[in-house]
Amino acid sequence: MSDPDSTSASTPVPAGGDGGTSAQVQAQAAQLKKVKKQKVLLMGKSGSGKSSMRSIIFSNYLARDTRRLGATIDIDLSHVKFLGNLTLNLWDCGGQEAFMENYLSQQRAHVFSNVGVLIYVFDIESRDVERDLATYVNIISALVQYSREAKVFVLIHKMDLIQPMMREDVFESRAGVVRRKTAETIAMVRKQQPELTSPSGGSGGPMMMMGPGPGNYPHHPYHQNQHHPQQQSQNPPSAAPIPQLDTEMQLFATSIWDQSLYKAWASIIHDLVPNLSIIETQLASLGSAICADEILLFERTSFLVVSKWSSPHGDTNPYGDRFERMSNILKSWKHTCSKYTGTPRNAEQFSDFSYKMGANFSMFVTKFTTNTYILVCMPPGEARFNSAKLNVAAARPWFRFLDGPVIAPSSMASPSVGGTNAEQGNGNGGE
Ligand SMILES: Nc1nc2c(ncn2[C@@H]2O[C@H](COP(=O)(O)OP(=O)(O)OP(=O)(O)O)[C@@H](O)[C@H]2O)c(=O)[nH]1
Ligand SMILES: [Mg+2]
Repeated sequence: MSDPDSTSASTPVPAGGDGGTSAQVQAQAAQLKKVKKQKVLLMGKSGSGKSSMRSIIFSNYLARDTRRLGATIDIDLSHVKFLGNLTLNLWDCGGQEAFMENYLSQQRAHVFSNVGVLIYVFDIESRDVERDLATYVNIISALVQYSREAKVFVLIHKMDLIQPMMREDVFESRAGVVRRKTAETIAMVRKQQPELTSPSGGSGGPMMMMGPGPGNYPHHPYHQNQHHPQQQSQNPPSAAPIPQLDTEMQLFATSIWDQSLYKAWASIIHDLVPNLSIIETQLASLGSAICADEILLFERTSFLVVSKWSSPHGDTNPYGDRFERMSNILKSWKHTCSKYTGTPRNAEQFSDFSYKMGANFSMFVTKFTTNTYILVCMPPGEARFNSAKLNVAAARPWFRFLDGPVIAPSSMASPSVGGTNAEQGNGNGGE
């Protein structure tokens, strides 16, 4: 570990300031300006826990509050602003059978077009696994028909209801079944590809007839397209190559009662966050400059980890789940603060929090930009700690793009980093 005092002299490289060509800088600035909108479908059978997880992650609900949630009627659409330049259009699709039938028939093109991400939730306690899988297969075939580029995440949920010793086995076995069903669905779609990609716009695509129940919906999409030719022509099936979904999809074991939910959702948003490589490069520069062991960047409301960086020493930390644990701990702590101070749960409650663990480590969590908090973990040492705090404050302007899409290239110019000229703002660097 280098001398802590040296941090005040080091100048991490901000985006665009690494001597790249002006074309590169311009391209980067243009990229920073883009606002990304993503349609996220949240599907699964009724009672599987979709609205619960959405409310906990994005609306500051406690796990126990979700018991009061009623069944979602049709589709609950919400726009979640995630950082300055990402909007998640969350489609929380009520999972009662009548609604599911409707999504797969009358609303098929409307629901499954332009999807960025499908999150499919299975209730591990469900008694009718075959029926759940049949519905899942129908959803996947509709997705592949209209949005082949969509990413798929499958959450095997309510794992708290399984005995801890059996969780891994139960999850692996269910995940295996889901992958197999997905592979079968994709194989079936491939067989039918000629119809799907025909110039006439296809015949509405395949409708898997696997297992009992929802597989046999009365509104076959073939018929739907005959009845609604206009809708079909407005929303042509995707012509992109059929993805290898069974291997590309990610599966997670989740529960609203522990940090597993944060792990899954952090992975889901990770790929959606714009400018991720810029964020990662700059976090790495900052981490090396202040001699940190680890840096985590959290989104302000959800406390999901947007990006992280570890030094070689930080990488040796044996606790692989520490990131989602920190999300869970900080959010619970925020809720506790709200309870004992009488502040609303959605209000900002803390701007800075430091913890010095004797000769082991020091850490601080501080409001970083308007939309983010930063956690810095470092070796002990008062000078190193104080210097790091000042340098993190000084680095805020580099991360302004996290707060809004519009940024003048000049504002990316290298700010001088050092204890003496640290920005004395209120943490809202992007305002
Ligand atoms: N044990 C346990 N219960 C959960 C979990 N997640 C959600 N629940 C409970 O499951 C019930 C139904 O949850 P909802 O989120 O309303 O289910 P939904 O998928 O939105 O249902 P629909 O809106 O009808 O499609 C609630 O009482 C939740 O408290 C979990 O991880 N474990
Ligand atoms: Mg619901």
